[in-house]
Amino acid sequence: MQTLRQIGEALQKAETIAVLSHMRPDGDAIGSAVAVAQVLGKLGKEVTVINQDGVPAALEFLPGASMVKRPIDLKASLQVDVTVILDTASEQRAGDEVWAAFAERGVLVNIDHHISNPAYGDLNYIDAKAPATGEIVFDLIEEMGWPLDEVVRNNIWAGISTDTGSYRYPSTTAHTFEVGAELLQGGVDVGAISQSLYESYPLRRIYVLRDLLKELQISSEGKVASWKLRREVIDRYGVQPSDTEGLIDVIRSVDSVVVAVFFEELEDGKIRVSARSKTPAADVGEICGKFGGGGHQLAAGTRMGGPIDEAAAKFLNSVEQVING
Ligand SMILES: [Mn+2]
Repeated sequence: MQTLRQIGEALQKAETIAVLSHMRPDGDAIGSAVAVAQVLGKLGKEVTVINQDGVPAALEFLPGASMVKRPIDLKASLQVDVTVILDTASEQRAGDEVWAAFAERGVLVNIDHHISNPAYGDLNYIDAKAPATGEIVFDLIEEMGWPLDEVVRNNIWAGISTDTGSYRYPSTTAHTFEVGAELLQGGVDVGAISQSLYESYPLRRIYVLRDLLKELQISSEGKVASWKLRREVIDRYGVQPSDTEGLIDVIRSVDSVVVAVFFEELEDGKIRVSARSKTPAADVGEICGKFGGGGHQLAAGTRMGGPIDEAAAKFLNSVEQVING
């Protein structure tokens, strides 16, 4: 593992840099990638930002979001001195199409806060205590004395805000608030950005929620709550991946619930599983690990084979063993 200064110096030495983050990007994946790309651009580097799925519609409002390209948007294979990968627990999570876009990826710099990250980079900075990769990016910029302009500030704010549930999750530290305070002093408009992040959903999200509520399943005396998003519902409303972001909080926020699980039938028949826990004693990162996934103790995910009812039964069985064991 390297220090932030060593990471910063490696970036400073490079002339051409690619910036990556994980598939199905959330606010932290896009925010930290755009922030890093922006600051490196200001330092005179030639920067390319790629994400397999591009920017979700819900995050297009972020300044600088248009920098993010999908692999199919590239005119030529990428050949760079350094590739920075952010918020991505495993190399595969960047997506095959992203890796196929490279002729030469140079030195791989891995910056992340997922505890399951095996430090797969040539240079690594993994801080599992940081609530968001955006917070690490802030520390890196401050350590190096790099410019913190409006684009950088807003994107780091978006990353921290989304990964901490607006500074509510237990991963939030005093330092997270210090970073937030510095971003505000620099001029982040909290009201506007929060409205764009949390109060600008398409109507179909509420239609999906209506169908999900009919699928609600409660077990272990109310400690486990789950629901299933079926293909039929996705097709009926033209659901986009980002539409369902955060819907799991509806069941997670029930007083008796310890573990909440969201099952979604993907186009290829695989089942996407998102799990949330309220206590490290029910470590959903470990449960997802058993099914080939991973993440944090309190927030994790995996993909399973279908059909959805079978996958859900298997996964919930594992959850209930932990809850009742
Ligand atoms: Mn993150």
